[in-house]
Amino acid sequence: MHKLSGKRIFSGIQPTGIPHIGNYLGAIRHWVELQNANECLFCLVDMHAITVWQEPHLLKTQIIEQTAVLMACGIDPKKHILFNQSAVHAHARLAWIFNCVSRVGWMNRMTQFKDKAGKNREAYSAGLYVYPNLMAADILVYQATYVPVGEDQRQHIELTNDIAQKFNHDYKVDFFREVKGVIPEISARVMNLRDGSKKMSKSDPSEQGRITLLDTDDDIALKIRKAKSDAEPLPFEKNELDRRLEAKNLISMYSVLAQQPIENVLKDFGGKGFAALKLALTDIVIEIISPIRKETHHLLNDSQYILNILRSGAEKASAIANPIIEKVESLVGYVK
Ligand code: AQP
Repeated sequence: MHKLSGKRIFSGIQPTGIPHIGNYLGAIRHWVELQNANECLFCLVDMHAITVWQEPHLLKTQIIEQTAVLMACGIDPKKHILFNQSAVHAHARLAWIFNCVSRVGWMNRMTQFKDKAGKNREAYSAGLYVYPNLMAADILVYQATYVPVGEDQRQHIELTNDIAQKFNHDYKVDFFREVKGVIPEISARVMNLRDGSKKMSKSDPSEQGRITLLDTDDDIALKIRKAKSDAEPLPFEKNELDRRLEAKNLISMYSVLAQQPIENVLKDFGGKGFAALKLALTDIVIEIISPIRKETHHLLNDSQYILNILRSGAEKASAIANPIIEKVESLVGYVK
């Protein structure tokens, strides 16, 4: 994934809470590397965030806090573009057009909506239902060609291409190009520390299942010590992890952070109880998070500076998106 160069890359994160170690390992650390050789847009997707209820004052805080966290992780707003989605109106304008290009049948096939809404789908917002159309707009409004995503977003990238093709077909143009999802080679899907069958999430009501990038060293040690385990010693064989989800999660996290294949980690920890692994994991997580937390707090001392970063990012993003949305609206037949 880091071998990409010379591309325009769009990446988004929902400001629904403090980013956690899952967001970091699954997304943010790859974004930092992509900056070296590409033109990157990093977007706090606040319009996606409100598809489920967000307390307004918390949303504002979360946008500022998340911007600081991203910068502390190494996102460089001077060389790249860091902004919040709602500040660039072209996203909403293109999303509406895509709501009209996309089909209800396509939306009905989206597994993420089914997973989030479950049996209670009638009670969810219409925004959550058409979320994938907005995501298509986020990408295509910059004519970005690459999007770093997790495995669970593959379907949304396919939908983005379906929308692009249908738009081109309906309006008899060759305007939108194919978008490619870039899925990290070493995929790091981090699971909830208290339930290895659920992914670690910013918005999970319980804090105990996630390690945030602002947790103190003590928080981290406690959360890992209390992470769910089981009574058996850790296995020697990788395939045994499939029936032991919590062990699998801790071993996988350690393997990614220590940059060692799972087989090697099992050589060191196989046959032992969870305690040694948990201690080693705690050290390595603290080593990553502690400098990020300190730098974030330092940046948050001046929230006006953060707001200026977002404002200037939105101006730079608008400069790319506005000519594209103007052209699309003209193709659609709007009168200006
Ligand atoms: N647990 C995870 N493990 C690995 N990667 C993860 N990502 C999210 N959770 C994990 C990746 O982080 C990026 C940004 O995610 P997002 O904020 O856009 O939405 P999300 O996937 O819904 O993340 P959360 O933390 O679970 O947020 P909420 O609670 O609001 O739904 C994405 O690239 C995602 O793959």
